[in-house]
Amino acid sequence: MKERDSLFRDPQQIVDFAFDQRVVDVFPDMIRRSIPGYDTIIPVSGLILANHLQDGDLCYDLGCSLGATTLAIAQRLDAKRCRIIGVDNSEAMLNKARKLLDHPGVEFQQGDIRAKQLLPAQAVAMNFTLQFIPPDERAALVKKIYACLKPGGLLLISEKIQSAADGGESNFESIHKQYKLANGYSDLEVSQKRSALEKVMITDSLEAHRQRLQQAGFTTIQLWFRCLNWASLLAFK
Ligand code: GEK
Repeated sequence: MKERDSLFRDPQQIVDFAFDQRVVDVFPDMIRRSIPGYDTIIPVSGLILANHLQDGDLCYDLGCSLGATTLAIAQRLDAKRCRIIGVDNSEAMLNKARKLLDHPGVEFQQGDIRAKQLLPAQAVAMNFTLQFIPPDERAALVKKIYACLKPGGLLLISEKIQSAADGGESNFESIHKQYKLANGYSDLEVSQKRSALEKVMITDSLEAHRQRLQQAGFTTIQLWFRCLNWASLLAFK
């Protein structure tokens, strides 16, 4: 059974958010109640990425947490035999991921995705992870992903994005807050979690994402999902 997230329920001294054991215990509940569209993005990511893979191909899931995207890809491979490597730097996350997911072709590796050497791959998933990388290190990481992809390779990247002040997006943050309240979080929980994330989760605009991907060399960039201030992009080499 999924444990309910009440980490920020009681008034507390706020420290920077970390993917530790307490977060791992409530993670599936936390992420679903916080990210609009998560239950669509993950299975459809699996479909899109599995579709892009052929027998023998390698696919990375960077910042895999408990392996939700890793599993979604594996489940859509049918008879294709591919290798899927989920990478995360949280030992607590990977300990649980390994218990939850025992699937042929799937392996989990602990490491910092900024430092990790990536093998030639046909596809890379990076769902809600780049936003936790310090902004000045993002371009280098995206370039490294581009370099590891084979010609025609695909990067699928999902992120929270900064709403544009114009174009009718100015109220997305407030609707997102209402989304969390509607999912049972209190005002205090929302504001304490926001403070904990303030220095560790920094968002970019959709335009900044597109520019970074283009500068890394990706030729075709498609927005395939958008819900309020959450988006997912496909970038093809
Ligand atoms: C999902 N993709 O379920 N190196 C490796 N991992 C990192 C790093 C880093 N430098 N920084 C953060 N992480 C998943 C959800 S969660 C998103 C991804 C969220 C890891 C961190 O340990 C965590 O597991 C993950 O990135 C981000 O679709 O919780 O909002």
